[in-house]
Amino acid sequence: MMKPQTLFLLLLLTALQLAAQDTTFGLFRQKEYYFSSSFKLNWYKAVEYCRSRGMFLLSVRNAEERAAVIEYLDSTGYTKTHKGLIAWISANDLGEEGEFHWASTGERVNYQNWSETEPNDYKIDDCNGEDCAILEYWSEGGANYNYTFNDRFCGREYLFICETLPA
Ligand SMILES: *[C@@H]1O[C@H](CO)[C@@H](O)[C@H](O)[C@H]1NC(C)=O
Ligand SMILES: *[C@@H]1O[C@H](CO)[C@@H](O)[C@H](O)[C@H]1NC(C)=O
Ligand SMILES: [Ca+2]
Ligand SMILES: [Ca+2]
Repeated sequence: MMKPQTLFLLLLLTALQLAAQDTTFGLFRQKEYYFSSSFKLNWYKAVEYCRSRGMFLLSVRNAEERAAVIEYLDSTGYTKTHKGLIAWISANDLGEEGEFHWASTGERVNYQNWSETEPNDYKIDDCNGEDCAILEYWSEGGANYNYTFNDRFCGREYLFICETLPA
């Protein structure tokens, strides 16, 4: 028979463990987002704009982060009034062609969620290919434009998404 004190300690430990798990989940959900639903900037200016708000241009490093940002974008109602959504995210291969990294975290893009046949580094002219990524959604696009990535010309102006990164 377990002593009441032991039982109490066990319960306390379990409660503490659950609390710790909840905190992690809460912190993740507390990641704040900002969607520039009404004005467009080129990729470089989008990076600067996010920093000026104490935020970073979006990174989408796994399925959970993808789900969280989709949930946020849904909450803005934007896709209810628009057939699609295109917004800059921080993935880019400016440093080395074909090697995509998140400008926000410096990490390599390991979570591959590209639209079909992307990234294609489409040549704008003799000097410029596509080195910056957008998140794209198209209501009639099925699985292919379902908040997937696509490289675009960094100088073009698009909407963009900023995020806070947990410390
Ligand atoms: C994008 O990620 C989601 C969730 O991880 C996955 O279901 C989907 O198949 C991925 N799409 C592409 C094009 O990689
Ligand atoms: C698009 O992604 C969402 C979220 O991952 C998923 O629930 C939905 O089934 C996907 N739609 C298509 C057409 O693949
Ligand atoms: Ca490129
Ligand atoms: Ca492309």
